[in-house]
Amino acid sequence: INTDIQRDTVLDRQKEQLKPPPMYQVVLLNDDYTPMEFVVAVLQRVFGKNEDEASRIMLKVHHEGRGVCGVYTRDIAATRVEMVKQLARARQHPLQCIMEPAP
Ligand code: NFA
Repeated sequence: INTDIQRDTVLDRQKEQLKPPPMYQVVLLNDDYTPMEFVVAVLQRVFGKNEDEASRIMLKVHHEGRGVCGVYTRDIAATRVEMVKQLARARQHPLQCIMEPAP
């Protein structure tokens, strides 16, 4: 049996797939201890930034408290957040990274 509710669900899903996915920004947070060079290296390795762009983002985080590293779909954003946290943990730096819905 094909109920009206099932039919509506299928139509809602088809409509959902026509629009772009929700996007998330990955944000780096400042702290007093993580070395600047480590942050620059993370921005290059995890987010594919060149040295100049990585330095620009690092300094923005250092001066303003936070900075956007990139905007991605949910799974890619979540994976990059975990990569940053794992690299920081491995070197025992307090560097924190979060994701939030892109405005
Ligand atoms: N504030 C840190 C320092 O002075 C550098 C830093 C930049 C840390 C960006 C975290 C993020 N060593």
